[in-house]
Amino acid sequence: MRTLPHDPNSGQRTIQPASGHGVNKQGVYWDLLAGHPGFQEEREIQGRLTALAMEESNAMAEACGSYFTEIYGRCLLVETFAQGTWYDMKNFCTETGGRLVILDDANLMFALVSYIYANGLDGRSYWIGASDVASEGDFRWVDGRAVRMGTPYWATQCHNGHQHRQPTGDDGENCVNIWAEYNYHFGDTQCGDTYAAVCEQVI
Ligand SMILES: [Ca+2]
Repeated sequence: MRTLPHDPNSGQRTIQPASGHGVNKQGVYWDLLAGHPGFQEEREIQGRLTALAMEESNAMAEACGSYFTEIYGRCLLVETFAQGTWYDMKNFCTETGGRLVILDDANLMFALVSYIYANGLDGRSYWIGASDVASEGDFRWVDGRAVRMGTPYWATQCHNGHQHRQPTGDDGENCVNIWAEYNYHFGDTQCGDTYAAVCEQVI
């Protein structure tokens, strides 16, 4: 029967390095792993995943022009420097390569409002791309689609114990902003008022 070698001094089993020169244990470990087919495969997969993530990030960065920031998968510009009437800011957004934002998604609205607060851009209201200029009471986005009314988009005001749901301006207020005083919910206001704007890149 074979017996394991024993250290005559301690009586314990000892494991000797395979060769006479010093062994860097970590080096041996990595050499062993690197020689394992599974390790190589995993490294390749990790490399490919990293490359894909970078491609995706670059694609979004390229998709959003230099004025715009990616917010909830859209390219938006929260413009605070330029301010003007709804028509002024509609033209401004066109000049940047976009249009006034179409806030037709509650998640997009939430992300935009979070962005406004997180970046200290609150304290002012912003024009968005909605109006009932063409037909009183029929609010449309700048691309012609109907604006959804009510919750969660439009502001509710409490006045003398009564709730008033925007829009309330009838034919005196035909352009829509997101209203700083009402947590950036929609309100109709006079198109000639002066506000900042949120533009959206047209891709
Ligand atoms: Ca109106």
